[in-house]
Amino acid sequence: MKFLLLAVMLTACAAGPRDMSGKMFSFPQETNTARVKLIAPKQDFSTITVCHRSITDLKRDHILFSMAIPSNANGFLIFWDESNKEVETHIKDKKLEYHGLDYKPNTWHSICTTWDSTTGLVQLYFDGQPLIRKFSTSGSNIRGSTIILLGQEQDSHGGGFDIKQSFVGMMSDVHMWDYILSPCEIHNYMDDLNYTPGNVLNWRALEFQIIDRVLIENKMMTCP
Ligand SMILES: [Ca+2]
Ligand SMILES: [Ca+2]
Repeated sequence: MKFLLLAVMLTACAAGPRDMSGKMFSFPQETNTARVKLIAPKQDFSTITVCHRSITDLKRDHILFSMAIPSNANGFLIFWDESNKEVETHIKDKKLEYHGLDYKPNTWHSICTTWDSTTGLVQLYFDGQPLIRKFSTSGSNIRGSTIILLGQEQDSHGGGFDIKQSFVGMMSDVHMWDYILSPCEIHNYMDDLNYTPGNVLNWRALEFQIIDRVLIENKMMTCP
């Protein structure tokens, strides 16, 4: 009987992509373990767009998106720096800072980040607003076994978590593309209109693994 249950659980885990439309991940507790590992079918990126929505009331640094490759723990990272009140992007360990953002607690925020290895430019969009384009790093791809995590910030490939950088709150609509979305498409994402879902990570067909206490819940909508 136990074996049968295990077999059923394994089958459930291997069930493949899940449609997360209208859902969110809840990270209800401050830990250095709770995380969602997102499975990407691709390991080599010359251009990237990542979008996500999140809500939190944390009054400290926290991670929003952590992608590591063997050569760079901060392969592609989106981070909130509380002491300087800045969103940071880290591309292959090169940090950029964006200030003057109205990162209110208890409010859903939509963030999209694009990076192009040819120009080295990063473009961040915060709640629909395009920010200053800045140079990060150019000339080589983000390549190698990628580990993408929500909830924990990697200081090594798949590990090195710090409880004081963990995410507590809710996250939804995580998408990743291996190309640069046009400002118009990003506008559509921000306003939750029709947009092309991610071809690397697609919230509507998401492959993931939950480790420790992370819940899948319905995103709160307006009443009918
Ligand atoms: Ca790190
Ligand atoms: Ca860290």
